[in-house]
Formats: sequence, C-alpha cells, structure tokens
Amino acid sequence: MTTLAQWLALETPDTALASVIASMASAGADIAATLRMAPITGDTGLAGATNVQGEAQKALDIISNDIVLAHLRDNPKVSLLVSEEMDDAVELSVDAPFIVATDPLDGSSNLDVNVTVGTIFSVLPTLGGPLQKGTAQVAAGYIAYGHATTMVLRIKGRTSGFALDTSGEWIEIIAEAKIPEATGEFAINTARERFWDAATAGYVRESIAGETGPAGKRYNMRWVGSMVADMHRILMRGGIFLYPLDSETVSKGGRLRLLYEANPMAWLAEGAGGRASTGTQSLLSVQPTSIHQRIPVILGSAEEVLRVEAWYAKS
Ligand code: AHM
Ligand code: MG
Repeated sequence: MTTLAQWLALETPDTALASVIASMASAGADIAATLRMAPITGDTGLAGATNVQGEAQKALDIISNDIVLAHLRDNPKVSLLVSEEMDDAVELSVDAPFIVATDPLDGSSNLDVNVTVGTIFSVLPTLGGPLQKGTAQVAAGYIAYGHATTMVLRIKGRTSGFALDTSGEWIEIIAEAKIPEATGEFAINTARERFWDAATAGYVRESIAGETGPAGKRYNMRWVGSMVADMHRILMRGGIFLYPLDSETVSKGGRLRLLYEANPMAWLAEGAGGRASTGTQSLLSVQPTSIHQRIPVILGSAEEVLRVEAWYAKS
C-alpha cells in the first residue's frame, strides 16, 4: 500500500512542490468532510452572491474557496492563488516558488442533488507568472467527491489515482492511469445542439449513426454536468469530453476556464496517454491572456480527439 506521502517522495525530489500537493490534498479532505455534512448544515443552496463571471455562487463554492485559501496561506511555498471564486489573484508568501490556480468546487450546480462535484488545481512556477501555457505546469490534480473521495495527480510523467480512507489518509489506488485509445462514449451537453459549429455537429452526427455510420461502431452518451465526474469516468474507461466553442459562448471564448479547469485536466489526460485540444490547436499550447479566460475544451481518448480535430480541419 502506497500513501500519498510515499508517492510524493518517489515522484519528486522537490519537497516544496510535494508540500503544495499535500496542502491541496488536505484542503480536499476538509472539503469532503464539509460536503458530507452539507445536507444537514443546509449549505447546498445559493449564497446570494455572484462571482467574477456573474454566476450565482453556492454557499459551498465560497466555503471551499476559503478552505483552499486557508491551507495555502499556511504553506510558505505558495506565492499566488488564482481561484474561480476570486476576481483577483491573491498574493500569499513573497518569493515562494509556486503559483496555484484552482476551481475549488467545480460542478456546484450538482450539489442540491448529491451528484459528484470536485476540486481542480494546477501548479505553475512563480517565475513565469500566472499567465503561462499549460505545458509549463509542474503539477496538476483533481479531487472527486463521489461515494468515494478520490484524487488524481500528475507531477511528472504518470497520472496516478488515490482514495481517501476513513482515517484521513490518501492511499494510491491507480499507479498509472491509461485512457483507452478507442472508446464508445462521448460527453457533451446535447441541449446546446442548435448553437454547435459544423465540426461538433459533424462529429456527433457521425457518432450517433452507429455501426453502419462512418465511425463504424455504436456510441453511448454520458453527461454528468460536473467536469470532474465526466473526466474521472474518461480516465477510468475511456471516452471524450467536449465543451466546444458554440454560437452562444463564442463572445466569451468558450464555457470552461483555461487556467484552472482546462489546463490541469488537459495535462492529466495527456499524462494518461490521452489528448487535449481546442479543436484547432493543442490545449496546452494556448497562451493565456487573463486569469479567468475561457477556452473550448475537447479531451479524452486520443483516437476520438483526433476525429474531432479532423472535423475542424475540414470545416
Ligand atoms: P462551474 O465551474 O460553474 O461549476 O461550471 C463548470 C461546469 C463543469 O463542471 C461542467 O462540465 C459544465 O460546467 C456543465 O455545463 P452545462 O451546465 O452547460 O451542462
Ligand atoms: Mg468550475
């Protein structure tokens, strides 16, 4: 049995980086405990506030942000925190080596109905500032709060998985995640079909045509509405996740955020042998221009992402 501390010691000689991951893991354990009690404490409803994107915040969005902030304030190795829930980046320890970008509670529209939500995070070197390409990430991870609390991490090559035991210890459950190359599952919000571009519409049409269609096989659709849950399924058994640019999101640049949703997920997917794209370029090669920037996201099994990219190339 490998604990998180043992995995970190194997994965990196950088104890400062290991401490940042350990802080995020502790924050995740605290958020998990808070979520377990939320139906009783009544925190699952609206907080009556709006975040920087003008979206309604749940009480738990703010509580989770506060938990992450408190854990990172206690860690002298973090210089800056960028969070979906805070308009501006927060300066923490001066001259510390790492920046953390996080969505502290992703998929929070699922809170009322006890469906999996998650924390997503990305770690960047302080030297380059917060607006670095995804390829500059030195670590990334997500924590999925489902019937089990699981965490997926990458520091170097491999993407590994952990589960939180009842004593509060993270135990390695997947030494090296591998996204199967071929898949028969796609995840997209099909209620947005009328907004889709030709490439997205073409890819989905081809997929749902089944065995006798151009893809030559049968597909199934899954959409949790919680990126962490959709992503975890894809890491475990393959599939593709699409939140493309469409005619409604085009003015904003997309739906999902580059720094703390798309980049960490893309880096984890690629560490597990998958592929991540905007449709027209590698997601990890996008140069960010602002901390809350949005981006189209297409990621998962390499074969499927390539099919979507081929549609973009011809349309
Ligand atoms: P959030 O950060 O406000 O929770 O939004 C992100 C979520 C993702 O988890 C999920 O994939 C997507 O939004 C769902 O979007 P939709 O409501 O269009 O289905
Ligand atoms: Mg989010």
